[in-house]
Amino acid sequence: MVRCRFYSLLFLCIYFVVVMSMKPHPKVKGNVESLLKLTPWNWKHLNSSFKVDTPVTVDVSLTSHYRLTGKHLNKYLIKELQKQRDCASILKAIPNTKGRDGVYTIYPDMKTKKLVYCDMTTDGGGWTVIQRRMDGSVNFYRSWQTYKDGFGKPQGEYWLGNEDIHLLTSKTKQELRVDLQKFSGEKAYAKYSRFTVGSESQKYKLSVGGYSGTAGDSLAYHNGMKFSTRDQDNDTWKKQACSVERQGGWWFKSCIDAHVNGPYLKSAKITAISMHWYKFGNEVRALKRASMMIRPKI
Ligand SMILES: [Ca+2]
Repeated sequence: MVRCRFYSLLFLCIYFVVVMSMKPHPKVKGNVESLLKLTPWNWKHLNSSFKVDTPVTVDVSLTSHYRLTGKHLNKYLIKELQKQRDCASILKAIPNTKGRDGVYTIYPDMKTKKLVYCDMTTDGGGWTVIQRRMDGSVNFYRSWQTYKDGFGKPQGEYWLGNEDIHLLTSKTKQELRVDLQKFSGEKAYAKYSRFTVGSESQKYKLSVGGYSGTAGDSLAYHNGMKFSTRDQDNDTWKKQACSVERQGGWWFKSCIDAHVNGPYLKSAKITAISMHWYKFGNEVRALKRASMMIRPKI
């Protein structure tokens, strides 16, 4: 009897707390509605409801209802559910994503899901970001396996992963765009009309060319080089390992002209052990921001 009363009270108490305190979470509601803004139809939030399934384990369901109205609903939903290889495919399939930079889901091998940041604005959009540095929150001095798989967070700093970069650049011809920013605020970019990364058996060898832009061509020095990490020295410096010396994973030669995977410094210090792009100012001054992004060459 006492046991029964205890559970009844517990249930009432939990039910009260849950029902009285649970409203659509602002973040969930915001996310749903920002997705709906991309759609070509009209929508209206009808209601949100809560359901408590059992009093002891407390399974709570939160359901929100939206009413969608529009002409091309089925056609759009089919496109939305299709797997897209990269950000350019997403932009093509769903034109409303133009100008909406953010984190999207891609399938580089058309099977495995990967979250990436898509630049849907710069130079027409459709760019898949493969590298991004902005605040030093992610360590880029990593192992071969970590660079192979990728690391970091798509909404912040990350490396997409050598395997996926290889997949994306070997299927179709790609262009590369590198955006850089100094601590002074000055910006520059380097665009390459050719960018390919080989397979793991080729040590993710870099092939790059067709430079244009404002930053200067610092990748030319690295063209034809294999990728090196702290635990795998594939550079041309016989005595030592550039990756260990310069603390990052990169297509080192002997050793660098550009190294946007170098250590992130909090100020514009001049040192070769930093994230820098030599031709941008002809000095090894640490940069504030850097990103590398690719898209199929039209
Ligand atoms: Ca070496």
